[in-house]
Amino acid sequence: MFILALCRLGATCRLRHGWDRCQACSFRGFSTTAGQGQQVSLQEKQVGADLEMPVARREAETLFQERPEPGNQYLEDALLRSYLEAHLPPKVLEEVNQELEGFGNRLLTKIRPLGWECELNPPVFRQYDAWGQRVDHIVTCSAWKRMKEIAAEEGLIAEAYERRYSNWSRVHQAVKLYLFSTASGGFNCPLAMTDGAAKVIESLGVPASLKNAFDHLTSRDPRKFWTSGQWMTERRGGSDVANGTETVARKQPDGTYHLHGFKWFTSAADSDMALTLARIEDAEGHVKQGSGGLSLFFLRVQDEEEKLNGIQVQRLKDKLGTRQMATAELWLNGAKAELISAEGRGVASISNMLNITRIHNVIGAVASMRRMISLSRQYALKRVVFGKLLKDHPLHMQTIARMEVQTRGAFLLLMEMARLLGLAETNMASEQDQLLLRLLVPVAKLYTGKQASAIAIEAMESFGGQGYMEDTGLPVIVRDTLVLSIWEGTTNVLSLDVLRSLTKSQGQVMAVFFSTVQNKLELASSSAELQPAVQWVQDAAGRLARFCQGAASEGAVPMELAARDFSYSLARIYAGALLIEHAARPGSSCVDVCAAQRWCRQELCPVAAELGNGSYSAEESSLDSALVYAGSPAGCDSDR
Ligand code: UCC
Repeated sequence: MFILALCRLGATCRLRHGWDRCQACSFRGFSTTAGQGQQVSLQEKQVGADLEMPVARREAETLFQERPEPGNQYLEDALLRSYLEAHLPPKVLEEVNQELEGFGNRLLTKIRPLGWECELNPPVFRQYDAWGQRVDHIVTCSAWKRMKEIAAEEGLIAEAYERRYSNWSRVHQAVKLYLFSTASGGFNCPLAMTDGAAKVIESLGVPASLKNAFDHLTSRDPRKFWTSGQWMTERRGGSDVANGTETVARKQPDGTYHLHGFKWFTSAADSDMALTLARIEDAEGHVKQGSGGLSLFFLRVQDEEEKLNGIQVQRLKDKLGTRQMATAELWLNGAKAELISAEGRGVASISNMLNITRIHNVIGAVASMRRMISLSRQYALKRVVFGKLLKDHPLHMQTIARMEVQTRGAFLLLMEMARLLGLAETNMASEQDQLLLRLLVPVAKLYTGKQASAIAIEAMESFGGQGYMEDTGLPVIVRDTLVLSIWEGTTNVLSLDVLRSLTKSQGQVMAVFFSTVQNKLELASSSAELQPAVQWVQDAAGRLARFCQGAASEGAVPMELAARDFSYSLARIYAGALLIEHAARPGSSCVDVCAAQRWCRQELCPVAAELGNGSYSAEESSLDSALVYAGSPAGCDSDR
């Protein structure tokens, strides 16, 4: 009886005391939540009365730790605000500043509580109705539906396509998405793909047949707004799309296609439409294999009668995180679709989408780091250990400061991509800008994904055991962050994409990279305190240039082996230059200077260091396998 009572009390407390959840309770004012509160106090009284606990014991049973409560995210983000002040034209800054402050308040009071509801009410799959009819209904909660409306109202996609701030529209949109991300209850995922789909359609010149879809995707009207899926992954895997795609497209007399296949990992499966790849069958029923056999298709998920469009849902995925968002396995049994790329140009066409969703991935990564640090630094103001507040323990502050330096580098990489994308979309980008953007997207995606996982875990640890408690909300952020280095291309796949961008530009992109870094460093030429940092970046860039010259004569294998370290070097050097540029601007703070110095003190060119260690030789590569398979039957040959 006693255990049962405590269990019940514990379960209800979980609902009641979650930090984010608590905010949700106070702002939602739902009667059920109030009811739960009353139930708790009744149970507390009951347990106390039953056992006649001594006062000291009763006090120890109550929660006594103040929770961390960050305020308006925009107002509390010093780097974000200083970036906007440094870059936006004054008139744009004035408007954006006002809007973002209001958005910060809406996030705090309305949106974050809804995000928490999405976490508490994940989607449910109903395959059959009560009368045995197959319905394949993915049921989402009201908060999820509300997120969709809010996304439209706030113009989270529209902003980028209306271009009311010309080339700064993408920066504005990226900032809003960055603020929205961790409050969104996973709705940042459908938004990423929606943005990607709009980008594909726009890059096709918004053909008449897709005008309606484009208008829906970029609408600010909640009743009209659509989200899109990006169905790329099939059961053979999500990386090797060229060889893994089995879905076929059969042409119909009316010029449309029917798709047949099995999409193994479709995120935001409740979306209104999707872009997907398939192989077009010829008259004999043959298809072309490989990348050149893939074409890009547009389809609606439901028809006009809200019936699934030749689609069956097999099941929802049981994921580690992003559980607020429905990811499904889908059978396409004749789904009606429209061919929207040239035949065999599917991968090249969908890469417009991939590059946008990868930028969103960076947004998610930086947002997650920022949120964890905000919570951690707030907690340090409230938590007393060993006789003083955590903030007064230098080792604790050092730990958070290190996270802050990493987050700053990542944030500036994000803003740089958004800036370049904005230029490209308003025909203001030079050829060099475009090459740089192509390079930076995979670099930033792979690097910030890894940073975010490490920082989420480090920040969780800064709460001690409390950080490991589900009802604090911290494990949710950790779980949702861990996917960022996996979906949209893993770290290694993205490292190979970096090499692809080098090959495609015949090495030109590296010349642009080095000259851009140098230009940024020159802005700091009059700052004595930044000189050591400038020197470190210059040294690292020099070592990277020598590595590139050497690699050109080595052939493909060593370069593939070096791809990850190479990408990390690009990320660290470029972010170092951005931090220096930011610290060199008039009116910069000592914190900006310190962040630049500290970032540049790390190994900025790991690829040169590893080359020096001989890590990319054939001998080392075979030792890699020996190490991996030592003790395994597969390792016999290499063990000898
Ligand atoms: O769908 C997924 C989950 C959705 C959830 C997303 C939510 C995000 C939320 C974030 C918010 C927090 S996951 C799907 C994951 N799968 C991938 O990302 C694919 C990973 N694999 C790759 O990226 C590969 O590198 C492939 C598929 C692109 C390689 O395919 P191919 O066919 O072997 O590639 P090719 O032959 O090298 O390239 C074909 C063409 C070339 O153009 P041409 O023919 O003109 O030379 C390439 O230059 O495509 C071009 N291309 C690109 N262009 C390939 N990649 C790119 C690129 N990134 N940018 C520009």
